[in-house]
Amino acid sequence: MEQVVCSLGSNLGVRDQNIAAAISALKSYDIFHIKTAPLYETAPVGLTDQPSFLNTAIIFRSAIAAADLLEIMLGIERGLGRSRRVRWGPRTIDIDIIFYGSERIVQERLTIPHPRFAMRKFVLVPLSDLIPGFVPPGFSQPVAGLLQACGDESDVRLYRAETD
Ligand code: A4P
Ligand code: MG
Repeated sequence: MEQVVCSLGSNLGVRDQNIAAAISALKSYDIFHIKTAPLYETAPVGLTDQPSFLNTAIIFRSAIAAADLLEIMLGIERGLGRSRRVRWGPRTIDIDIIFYGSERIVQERLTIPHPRFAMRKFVLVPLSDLIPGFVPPGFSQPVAGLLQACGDESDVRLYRAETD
């Protein structure tokens, strides 16, 4: 079993329901001890001319291989009506795998740790709620230190403590 960490975001439709539905869909697979960070309202990063996001993070344990987890996440995204049009553009739901235990994976369809997580407050803030002391593979600082060192000044504010 590995400790898996994922980031979730939504900026289309009923954002909190999209996130709750994605987490609930994930629970039908063999994943255990799931914990969810609070929901944050976050200003869009990358493509700024789009609605603000709700973001959160989850941590769970699972024996499912990383590549299979990616397929599960993509299936859940499709089930929630996500269509891929614009890179970094609006989406009903985006689920990214941030860490898979302490593994480093570079495959055509999957890079773990997620290549941009350390540059993004919308990922680091909820991660810091769950695993502030975890030192990601390839990094020398724990998640809380990466948040302090992160130059992203975009707005991230608490939306609600519970995801459902
Ligand atoms: N992929 C590779 N590695 C991973 C991984 N670790 N986890 C591949 C998940 N997927 C991974 O993703 C494209 C492909 O990435 C997948 O098919 C998978 O094979 P996508 O979700 O279709 O594309 P995307 O999300 O538009 O692009 P990208 O580059 O993943 O964008 P990011 O970096 O996820 O950024 N601002 C705020 N405030 N909140 C947000 O949540 N999100 C984005 C998207 C931009 N700005 C945002 C937010
Ligand atoms: Mg994505």
